[in-house]
Amino acid sequence: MRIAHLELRWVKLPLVTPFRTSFGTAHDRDTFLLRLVTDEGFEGWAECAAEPEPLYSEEFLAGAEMVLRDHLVPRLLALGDALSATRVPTALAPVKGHPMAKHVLETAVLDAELRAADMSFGRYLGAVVDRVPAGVSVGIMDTIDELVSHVSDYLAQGYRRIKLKIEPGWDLEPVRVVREKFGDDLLLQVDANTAYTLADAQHLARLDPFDLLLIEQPLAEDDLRGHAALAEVLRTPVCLDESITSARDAATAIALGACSVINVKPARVGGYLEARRIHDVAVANGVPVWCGGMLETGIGRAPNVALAALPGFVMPGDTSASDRYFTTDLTPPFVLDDGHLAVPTGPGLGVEVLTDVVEEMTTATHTIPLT
Ligand code: OSB
Ligand code: MG
Repeated sequence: MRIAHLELRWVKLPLVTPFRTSFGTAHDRDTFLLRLVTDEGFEGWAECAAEPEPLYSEEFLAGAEMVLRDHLVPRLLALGDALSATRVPTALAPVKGHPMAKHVLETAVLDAELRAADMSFGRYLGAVVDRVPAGVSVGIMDTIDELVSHVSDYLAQGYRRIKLKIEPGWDLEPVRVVREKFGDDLLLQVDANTAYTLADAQHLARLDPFDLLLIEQPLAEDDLRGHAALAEVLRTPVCLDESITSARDAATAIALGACSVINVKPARVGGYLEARRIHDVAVANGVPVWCGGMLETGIGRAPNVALAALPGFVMPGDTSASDRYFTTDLTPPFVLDDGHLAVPTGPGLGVEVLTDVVEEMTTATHTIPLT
């Protein structure tokens, strides 16, 4: 297989509710899609998970476009007819970092390859179930009342697990109120996106009585030792997101006692092949994993839902229904059925890309030169 055409589609979709985290507020899903066409006429689509600003991680959209065009795509083109998804990581390995840029390219190649082979992502990755329980990530709100009303809505829709974004000043109280209001059976967890330091250990220990499933990424992403020390103090299990960018990181973090749960986000780790390796490392160590998200459209969510169907994904993920994010999605909407999302079964991503909606949401199209 060989790349015959490659283009970046910049898209902007308004979010139904602004999404506030400890690092910023998003009003739109602002990103680019990669559309690849092979010499045999198969299409591959993928969505870049990076954000406009380097606040979640050091990657950002404009940088991802540049590294793709100038450093990653030329290395794939050098493979010529030998291009296949499993060769992508090695071909791109000389370029340090940039997992989200690598992820979007590898995913587009894998989508085209799977469409040509008439195989779904789920089948390829090793899905063992045909539906996955859906959780929802709830942003920081202006008031506790507003938070309670959102959580109440999500639970009425059937979400199986609630994740509250926290930061200093928005932690104990929202957790206490949500736990008291919705009861002990609610699966509840929190995500700090690196907003604390080890000096906050005693403060974070005050979350222990609320029986959270986990606390996600309380400390800086490069602070594995701090997370290990914190895990000694907390009864709440520590889960890592930002810190884990490879299967090696996962093995290291587990060995150090820095986490007892892992949020697997394919984009953060460079793609689905590495994401599956993290799953395998975690399963081998008895560590539960769940699938994270980056407010993806259906194009990015479809393969995440497929990944979440692997056997080690034993906790509900941040794979929510389309209407949690957008009024109109770029694929037929993902909908909750009894609190679950169906694993797509069609070839590749397994869902149709609604090209007229993509067209409508496109703000710019950049063709990547192939010479
Ligand atoms: O830390 O998991 C995170 C969104 C953007 C950046 C980081 C994170 C998130 C989410 C949203 O929590 C998850 C989703 O619903 O896609
Ligand atoms: Mg997170």
